[in-house]
Amino acid sequence: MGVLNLTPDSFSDGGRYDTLEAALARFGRMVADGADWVDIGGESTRPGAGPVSEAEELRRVLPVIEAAAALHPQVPISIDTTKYAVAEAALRAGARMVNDVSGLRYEPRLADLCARHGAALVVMHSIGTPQTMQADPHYTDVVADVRAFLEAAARRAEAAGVPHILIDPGIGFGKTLAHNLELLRRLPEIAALPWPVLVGASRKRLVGDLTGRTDPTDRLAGTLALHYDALVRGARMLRVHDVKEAADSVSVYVSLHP
Ligand code: HH2
Repeated sequence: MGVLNLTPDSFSDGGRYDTLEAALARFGRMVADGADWVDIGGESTRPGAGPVSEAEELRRVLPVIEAAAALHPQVPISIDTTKYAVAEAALRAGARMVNDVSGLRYEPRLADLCARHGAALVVMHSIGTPQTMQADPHYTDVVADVRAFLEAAARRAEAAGVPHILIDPGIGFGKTLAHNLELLRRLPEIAALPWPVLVGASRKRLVGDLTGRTDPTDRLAGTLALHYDALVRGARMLRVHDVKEAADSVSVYVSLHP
């Protein structure tokens, strides 16, 4: 799943795709590079990011979703939002999945919305808000806590009638480096749940912590290693900024794990 951030302040690519032309060129590039999905977002969720109004988020994402859905009908669009009105408008404009980083905490009605539209739903684990999530996060057992949260959220989505559900441990969302590593090492415990697992570690701070790379765009090799390991441990979808390299890595994985 390729990432298309239509935000001025995303941590690794903020402001790069702020015209319709630039956004569509980026979308087309990711399609050519082998993306199976493109995840479009209009609100940064990096630690410390402030909220964006519904009107502003809609202004950022809707024209791109409409145009990209028409231009590339073979590559489904996911809308990365926690807001009902944004998700609804995006689904009407042609998006086929809602990626909810709050895991139905902010807006439980997203499950009914996806069910009505026959759309897929990603439930991701996070705590608090982007402003508060990194302030001393703690867990009894991070893997057991995240797994229980994901199971409950996915069951709620299932009960609402959502046809396809993915679960995501939410790397970097209310987690220390130790928490992130524990989740990745014990990913098979989460992958044992009956829904496919999505992992998104692309260019994130933990990659910087592990490699010493302070510039997020310098974290590609670290990201590839981490994502390959996540595949081996049961991940079934990767959320990435660098689609071409991720697709190559997935090809190698699929050949070795038929
Ligand atoms: N990570 C980010 C945003 N959305 N969605 C899912 N399901 N899983 C993730 O790990 C995830 C996500 C953060 O990355 P990015 O979009 O590159 O940055 P920003 O939030 O600053 O726009």
